[in-house]
Amino acid sequence: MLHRFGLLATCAVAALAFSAPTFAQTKWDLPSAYPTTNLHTENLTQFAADVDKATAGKLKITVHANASLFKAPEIKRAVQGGQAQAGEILMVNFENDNPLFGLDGVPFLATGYADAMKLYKAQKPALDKLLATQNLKLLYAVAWPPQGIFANKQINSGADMKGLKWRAYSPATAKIAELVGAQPVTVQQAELAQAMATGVIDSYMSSGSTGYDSKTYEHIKNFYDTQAWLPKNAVIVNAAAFNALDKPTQDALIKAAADAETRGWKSSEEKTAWYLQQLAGKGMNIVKPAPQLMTDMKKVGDVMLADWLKKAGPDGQAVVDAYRK
Ligand code: PCA
Repeated sequence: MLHRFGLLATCAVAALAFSAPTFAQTKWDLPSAYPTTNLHTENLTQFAADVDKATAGKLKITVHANASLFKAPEIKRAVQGGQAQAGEILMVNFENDNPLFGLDGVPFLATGYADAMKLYKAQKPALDKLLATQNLKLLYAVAWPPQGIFANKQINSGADMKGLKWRAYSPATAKIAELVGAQPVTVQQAELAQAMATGVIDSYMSSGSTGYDSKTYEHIKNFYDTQAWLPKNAVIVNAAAFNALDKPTQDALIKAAADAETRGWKSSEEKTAWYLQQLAGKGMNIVKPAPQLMTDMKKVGDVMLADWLKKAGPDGQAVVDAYRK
């Protein structure tokens, strides 16, 4: 009898222990398209850990790196549709959705970190508004390091780019190919190493970060450091999923996102030189572009900005004006 009572008491204590934290735990999936050691992914992982800590485990965000859950171009729609509650997107990938997403992909509009931040601030009110119409909310955005040209061929002018087998990651990088007479093939970073290995492409524009992550030095000799633009990754959340959180959890999420944004921009800028050193250490030539190449690429940028303004209309013009003020 006594024994049986003891067992019952133990069960009751055990049941209590299991139900003691009576809060509902929310679990979110957050797909991203870049490897775990990438600067954006490391920042995201820290962000998820910060949210966990600040909410005492109430909101658990699982980061699915390397396009393992959704491929880069699918992430935005997955978050809109609620297949994932949050996600990291490369905004310029969605320029055909709305031109506003493509503004930070226009060559030579904003070329350093200070200008890229200024452009982001000019873009942000319009972005917030646009995302709200798509059942999305922006948590934070971080710039990639400045974009240069990877090529085996010696490139001293725009004319030298003719005929390159050019990897594009966005509508704008495909447009550059079109303007210089290269052959664009759209390949996201997760498939970039394979595209180089199989000879599908022999050149592309991106950051030292992606050159390093994709081991471009195993296939391509030169990096022309044009510093042409700094595209941004944005971490977005499904608005309904966000609204379903209680207020303290929402506040904790927003605070962690603000911290991630500050931390991310800092680490992106700090690592820029480090990435180029790594590429040089692996035998790549890091080249200061010839004046003719810069002149020709700036002309490409002018054409693309004019195109962009035509597509984006008065709302777009207002954003560019706010940036240039
Ligand atoms: N890396 C990404 C986008 C911009 C960048 O620097 C890529 O090449 O896919």
